[in-house]
Amino acid sequence: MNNIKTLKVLRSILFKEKSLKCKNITHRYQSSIDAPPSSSREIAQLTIPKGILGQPTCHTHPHLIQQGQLTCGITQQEYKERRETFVRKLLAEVENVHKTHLIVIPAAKKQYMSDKIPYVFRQNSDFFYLTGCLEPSAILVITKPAFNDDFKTILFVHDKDSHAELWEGPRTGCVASTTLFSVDECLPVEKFHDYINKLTSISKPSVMWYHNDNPTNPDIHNSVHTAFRQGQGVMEDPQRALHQMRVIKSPAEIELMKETCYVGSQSVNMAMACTKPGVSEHAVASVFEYTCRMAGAEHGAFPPVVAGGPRATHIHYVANNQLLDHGDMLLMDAGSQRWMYNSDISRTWPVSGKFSKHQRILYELVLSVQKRLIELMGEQRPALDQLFDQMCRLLGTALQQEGILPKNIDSNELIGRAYRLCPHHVSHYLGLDVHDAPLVRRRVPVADNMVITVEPGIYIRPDDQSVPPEFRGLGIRIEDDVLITSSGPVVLTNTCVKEVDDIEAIVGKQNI
Ligand SMILES: [Mn+2]
Repeated sequence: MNNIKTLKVLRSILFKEKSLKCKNITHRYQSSIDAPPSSSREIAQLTIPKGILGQPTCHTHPHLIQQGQLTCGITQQEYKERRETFVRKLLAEVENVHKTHLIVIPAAKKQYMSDKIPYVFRQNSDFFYLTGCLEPSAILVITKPAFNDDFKTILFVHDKDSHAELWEGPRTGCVASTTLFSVDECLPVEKFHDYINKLTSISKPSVMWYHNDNPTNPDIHNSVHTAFRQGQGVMEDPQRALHQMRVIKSPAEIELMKETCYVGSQSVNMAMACTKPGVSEHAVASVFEYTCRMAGAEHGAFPPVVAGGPRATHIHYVANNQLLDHGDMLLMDAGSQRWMYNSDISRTWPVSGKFSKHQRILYELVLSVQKRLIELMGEQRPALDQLFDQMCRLLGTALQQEGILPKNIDSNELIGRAYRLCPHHVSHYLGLDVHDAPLVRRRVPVADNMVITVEPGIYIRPDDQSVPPEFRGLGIRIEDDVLITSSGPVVLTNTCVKEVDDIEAIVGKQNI
């Protein structure tokens, strides 16, 4: 991108945010491959109830959600189809499908800083992916009887309660939730314990699908275990199947990923533009967060890393409480969350606006490795673990060529040395979670419509005697978000500047 265009983007970001809020992203199932199963075609005409509900709808928040969508960009139909695909996948996983199945997926529980002071609520990604429901402590239950392929979907939600709503705001309630989330039945959360106990004592489900580690909601965890002890079945983890689905993005999800990546990219550009010697890391982090929110993001995807000078050699430095020095570089690793979908971007730039000779050598080295890794995703499409091996090889060779690593070490030792200088993985899946679909191993083949990060780095400790002194204390990471397509990798964060000239043209050009 040329410099003038980049600066124009910077200037426009704060004023044109409306255009980002909700583009026309209605996706219909057009090809025969994507056609929904016949059972769902019959109820294709789903509706969104009118009135003020517990979460934004197309009626109450038309600036955020379009007609026919349950959440921004995603239709009720898509959520329903996800549940159908999910159930079919689970049934295909176990040997005997002629069994009674019970699936329990809890929503996240509200978390408190102290007493009655809540943290900003963040819905559990698995629960959100299957329901579109933003309510805390809700529960998705799916039951499938033996010798019958039909299944029943029950959503437990907080029912209408005028006293609670006086304090916490409107609730959707059981009646409207049945229509809004297009499920078979909605029941109050208070009834979950009795419901599941009764169900297990009568039907004795042979397979209970429940994610047993790190319980999302401890209250529900206890009820599930009490009920499970009554049955005579086995407990299976539904997460693997769910994450296999989540790692492949639908057309509507890809649009949401494009938008969050655009918001994140522009916000990093703005942080770059507001960087000057004497400004605090905290202020640069605030510029990022402010720009994200002004552009329609809920908040950042994670606490940002804003690390000046040698603090960049701590990979997860988030204290962000130092002032930026004239001759230092700044490493930022930050992302936006917009409608639950995350971007994850890292850039490194000179605080003064001009790279020093050795900073520039190391920066261009990491940049060339990063670009080559993205090319490799198009040419050979390695699994993420293989991409990591490639990064170590490329980094090692480049560092040796620059004389930063000694010439007299063999290739194995070289890879080992590169690994010590970049001890984190080069890539992870990205989506509803920053480290998305964690149960999908990084050694599985990369497929179309996955979104991954490509993020090589180099972290040279100030006391590292094994490299020339002029490189000590430098930390660099360059991270883009990449959509995998049949026609090659698409860099979704391509509006975030990373060429030396573009960076030097932007840094310090905006007053805070
Ligand atoms: Mn990352």
